[in-house]
Amino acid sequence: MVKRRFMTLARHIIEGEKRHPEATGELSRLLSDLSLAAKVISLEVNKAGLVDILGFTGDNNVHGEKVKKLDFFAHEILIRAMDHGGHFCAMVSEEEENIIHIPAKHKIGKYVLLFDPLDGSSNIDVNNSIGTIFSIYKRITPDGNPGTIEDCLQQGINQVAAGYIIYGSSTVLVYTTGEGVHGFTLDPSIGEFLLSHENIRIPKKSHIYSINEGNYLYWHPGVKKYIKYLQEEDEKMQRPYSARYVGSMVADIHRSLLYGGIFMYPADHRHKNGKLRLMYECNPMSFIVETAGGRASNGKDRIMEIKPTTLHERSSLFIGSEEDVIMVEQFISEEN
Ligand code: P6P
Repeated sequence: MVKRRFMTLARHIIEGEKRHPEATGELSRLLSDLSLAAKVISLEVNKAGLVDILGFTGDNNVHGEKVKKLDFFAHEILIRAMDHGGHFCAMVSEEEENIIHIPAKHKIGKYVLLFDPLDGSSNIDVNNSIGTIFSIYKRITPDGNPGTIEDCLQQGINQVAAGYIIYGSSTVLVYTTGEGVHGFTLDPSIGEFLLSHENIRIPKKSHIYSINEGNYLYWHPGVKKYIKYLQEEDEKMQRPYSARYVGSMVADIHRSLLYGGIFMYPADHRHKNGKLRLMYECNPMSFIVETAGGRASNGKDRIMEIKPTTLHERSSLFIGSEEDVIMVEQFISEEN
């Protein structure tokens, strides 16, 4: 039996940085801090279902602390884990309207972190997978000062790292720095993320589509035609496709990454600019999927080339296997 290498996340990042003499080791320390936050969130997410069973009061836990909604809990854990390592000049969270500045007592770093602390948290009560999504840029304003809106509002092509943690049957951290996409599964018995998915490549074409068909009436006519096309019979093109929709972006895209597939959340009559957030959902997931050989667009333009104007702006999203995304773009352009 081939013995799987005991490759921890920290060792994998350090070995990756060794290939870049100019690397300072900062990214490995930053991602290690992030993995610590992920372990704490994973612990809380996995016992969330027990809160009622264990009889904790609705508002106070056994330590007399106010029990917070899980997504705000994850938000606070990430800030506390990431605000003192000297890595960042600013942070942006889905849970916070404005830029989160680094406390004066801590060193100001050269990176910016944008994150969705717990995407899909409404799924926690039904034990569906949920996730944390993060996106990292190098600042563009002079070092030493607090980060600014320009540091935070960069195109996705400027990302230096991105990733997600999916809290499901196991907790898996997937990240990229642009050189391959790698997945690490948390071994709770030793509290380490161990390499489990090395150099993930997404199949060029798939037979799985993922979209909330309840929005059918509100879709662009090209999207309607594309979905009907996928449902026709054509053995050569593996049609009809299978439909899979968790309703948790991280879960639906993680499956698409591993099995192939196209995940779509189009803008429609009700979501004029789409539902998903550009800076800390669409951009990081696009960096990951493109690095794995896939494609990500808003139906017309490459997600990572969109010039952002506000921190929490939304975008239409078509992401996954390259040939499938190209095809839906063709259906949309033919109906414009
Ligand atoms: P709908 C979860 O609330 C989320 O933000 C994404 O994770 C998910 O893909 C989407 O919304 C689901 O939205 O409208 O299909 O319930």
